[in-house]
Amino acid sequence: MTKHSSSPPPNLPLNLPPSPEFWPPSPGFWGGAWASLLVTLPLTALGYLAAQFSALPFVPFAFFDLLVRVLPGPVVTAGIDTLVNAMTALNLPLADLAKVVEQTLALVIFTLLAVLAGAVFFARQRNRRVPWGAGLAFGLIVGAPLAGSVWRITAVGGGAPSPLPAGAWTLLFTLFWGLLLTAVQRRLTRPGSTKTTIVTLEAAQAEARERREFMVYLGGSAALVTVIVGGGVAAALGMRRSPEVLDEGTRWSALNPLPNANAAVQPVPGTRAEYTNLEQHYRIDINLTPPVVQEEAWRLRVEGLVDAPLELSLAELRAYEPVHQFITMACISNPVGGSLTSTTRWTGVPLGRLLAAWGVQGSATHLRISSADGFFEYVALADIRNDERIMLTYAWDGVPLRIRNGFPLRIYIPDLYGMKQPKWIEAIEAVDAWELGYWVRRGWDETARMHATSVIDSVATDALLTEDARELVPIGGVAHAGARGVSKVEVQVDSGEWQQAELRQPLSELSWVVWRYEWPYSAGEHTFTVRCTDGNGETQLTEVRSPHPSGATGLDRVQVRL
Ligand SMILES: Nc1nc2c(c(=O)[nH]1)N[C@H]1C(S)=C(S)[C@@H](COP(=O)(O)O)O[C@H]1N2
Ligand SMILES: [Mo]
Repeated sequence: MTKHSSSPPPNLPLNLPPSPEFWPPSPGFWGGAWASLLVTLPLTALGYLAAQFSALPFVPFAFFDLLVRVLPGPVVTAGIDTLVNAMTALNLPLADLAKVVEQTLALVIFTLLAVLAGAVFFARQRNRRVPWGAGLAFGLIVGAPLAGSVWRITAVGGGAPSPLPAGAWTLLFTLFWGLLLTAVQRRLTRPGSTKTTIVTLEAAQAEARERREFMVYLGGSAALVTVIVGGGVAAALGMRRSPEVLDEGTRWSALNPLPNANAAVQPVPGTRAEYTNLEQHYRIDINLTPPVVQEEAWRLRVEGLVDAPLELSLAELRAYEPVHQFITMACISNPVGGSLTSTTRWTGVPLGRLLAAWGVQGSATHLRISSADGFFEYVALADIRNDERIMLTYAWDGVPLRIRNGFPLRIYIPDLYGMKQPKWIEAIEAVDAWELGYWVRRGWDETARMHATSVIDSVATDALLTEDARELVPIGGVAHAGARGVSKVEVQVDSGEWQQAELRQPLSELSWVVWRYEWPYSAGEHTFTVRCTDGNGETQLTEVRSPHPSGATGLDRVQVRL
């Protein structure tokens, strides 16, 4: 049989000229995204380095700080909730890591936006070489609002970077970024229209290869700069250890026993420290990097409805007879059983004692307390006059406030969550009307009174006790009810009867109480639940509520296999 076919056999040498080819297309959206990533990462690392060694702002952080302030309350609240929930679910220590996670988030958001901007830029310039002028203009379009926001945030933020150089630096940063992006785009694009210039296959292939090699080179250098600069910064910071306080001196706790040192009831091993080390004190505020206030230049401004506005230096505030109080502070975002609560010894001057000297007028009803970071709150004068415990605080544990905890001055208001208590205070204005404070405007509780809450820190199976031939498991933790005190803590094992725990004498009526309960051991899997009653006889709320808007409620519970 013979096979007839009209098409030639496959390997017949036809000797045709190579088929016409065009230059490979210039990068579009995805190429732009990739190029922008490779340009943004090393530039950001360099920016970080610059910020570490100068008073210039780190642009991604400044941008994030602005977002936190201008985004609608529900958006920010949802963000905080997600962060706290995710960290709790992942078992990450909130008090230690919250800021680091926020900073990472700030970097990710900033990088994503830069990548998006680069992608759009490339996509719009598809198949033609971007003129240098267009690159500059693009840098300007992206940079102007960014510089504006950095300018604004440093303007309200007071402290270290001054607005003008900060804004100028940001603009320079983005202009340079625009030019670098342009350089990459030009390198990856042939002059003339790539759609119509016909070239040989070899030329097109060579061009494609060269571009690939360039991208590999770019990626390598980007990674190198990012890693070396990142590593360099880490090393430099390790050596420099950014100062938390300028000249600390000796801490009170290093020289003195705690007031309840001889209390009979001892904490169960594994219970959180009754007196928090300053390094471990939780920190929550609206800043990725805290405002740095210079003591020499700082003055507390007293203004508004006073006989004459005045200014007070820190030395002048310290000259008043100091008051010391052991205080447990807590954040309203703290989940039940969470670590956003700490205890230390606060030193300051009762605000009520200052009012007369300040000549606060009879028409004034409130003080508006405002901070270096733009944070503010209102406090009723009636409360200040009735409660000597409300105080302007300048020292913790006998040494000046740490920068992150509000140096040089913060307020203390008993029974309220931290969101009502400004750090880094700059001005106090006497006013005749109450208004919503910073977080209240953003949808959080107007009063923010601390809930009674109790926590199981430890089921100490490795510290068993024996009593009358019975084995006892010590169980312990803390309980706190603002300034109302804790009158009772009870523990429930599985679904048994509530059993009363022993209470250790607290550091003060404003501090948490350490409790312990010795449970007769029985093998198996058990659930332990704790509840407390405050000094007014009110039992802790059992209803499970999330922190927003008025603080978490519900009972802390742990499951243990014994
Ligand atoms: N100026 C200023 N003060 C502030 C805040 C802030 O963001 N800015 N946050 C408040 C909140 S929400 C809490 S919980 C406490 C935390 O104080 P700490 O970080 O010293 O523990 O500070 C309060 N004071
Ligand atoms: Mo808070």
